[in-house]
Amino acid sequence: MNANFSFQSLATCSQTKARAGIFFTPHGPVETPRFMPVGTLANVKTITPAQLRDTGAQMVLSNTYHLHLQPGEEIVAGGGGLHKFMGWNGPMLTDSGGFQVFSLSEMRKITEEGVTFRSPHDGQIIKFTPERSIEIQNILGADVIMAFDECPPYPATRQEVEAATDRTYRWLERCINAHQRPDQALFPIVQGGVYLDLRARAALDLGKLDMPGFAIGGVSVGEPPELMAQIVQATAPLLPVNKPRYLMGVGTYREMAIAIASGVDLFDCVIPTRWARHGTAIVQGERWNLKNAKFREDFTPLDETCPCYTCQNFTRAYISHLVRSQEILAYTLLTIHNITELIRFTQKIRQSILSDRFFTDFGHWLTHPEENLQ
Ligand code: PRF
Ligand code: ZN
Repeated sequence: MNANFSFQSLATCSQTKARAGIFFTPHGPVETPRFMPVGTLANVKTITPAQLRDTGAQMVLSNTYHLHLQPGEEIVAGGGGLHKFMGWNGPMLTDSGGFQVFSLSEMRKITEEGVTFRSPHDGQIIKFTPERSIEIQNILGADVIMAFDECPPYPATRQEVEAATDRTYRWLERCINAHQRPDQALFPIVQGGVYLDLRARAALDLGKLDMPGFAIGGVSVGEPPELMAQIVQATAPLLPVNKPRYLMGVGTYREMAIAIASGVDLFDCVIPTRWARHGTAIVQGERWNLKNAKFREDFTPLDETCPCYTCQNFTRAYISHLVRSQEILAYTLLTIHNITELIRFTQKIRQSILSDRFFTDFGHWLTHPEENLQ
């Protein structure tokens, strides 16, 4: 039991496993289900914390791997910890680093002890172990910190995935022993690849531990979408019902709708922020390239139903002009809109669960995947 954190369920859907709740953290509540924007290097690229707040963002994610390399956790601590350093007083979460080492650095090597890799900045050899990851996350000071896990690639043999899943459990025990701060919630991560029995075993094993929340990792790593849906459906319902569930690295409409129907509460994804920096808007589930000629003289907002600052004040023609001119403001305006859009999607789902209309209003995302472009 950790008195600093609790999860309150407010409503459950009568036709699916969807639930609406509140996850309480030392920096405020997170209304679930909810999308969490990514702020890798202690900022959400191109926008200020005030702009971020106005998107409806509650919890924001940052990365141990990136912050350790630059500026280093001691600098963040010197600046008063992650919240104060970056000027975000709301809930924060840091990922543990292993997944980023594997996707971003060269010459990485994994052993039972941990992961060694070369710093992309200066070539220096760096070692992340479960203990080190937790130590760094304790120093950074996010509200939620993630266990150091091994995410097997896709495809991988059952043997490889089983070894990674078992190692992730052993690493979790080391993380729990290393964790020092009761004002931070440590979330274990379910691995198990596409092997549903390994997933089930991992979820049940982790669920026996009294942790303040749980994550599902190892999806969205290149497997076909149907498999991802099966994995989430086979995993999420086995995790403790009275704790928040976080699906890592997932954030398209359809994937979120399916996961919410299985009882997932939290999501993160770089798509809205990354696409914004490529001049792409997410509008009601579609992706729009603002460079397209059809927007040049279109003097309507991106989405007239959207309450965001961008849609309230600017036209498609103006944003198209900024994107074509590579003006930095283009990326700020698109980031504000895209984050607002994804958060709004999860907020609408939340409202629908509260009035038990989730299946009626969002069932089409679950049953007609071909209609969903994003
Ligand atoms: N583990 C960790 N972070 C992650 C993942 C994971 O499996 C994923 C998988 N989609 C995204 N981020 N620690
Ligand atoms: Zn908007």
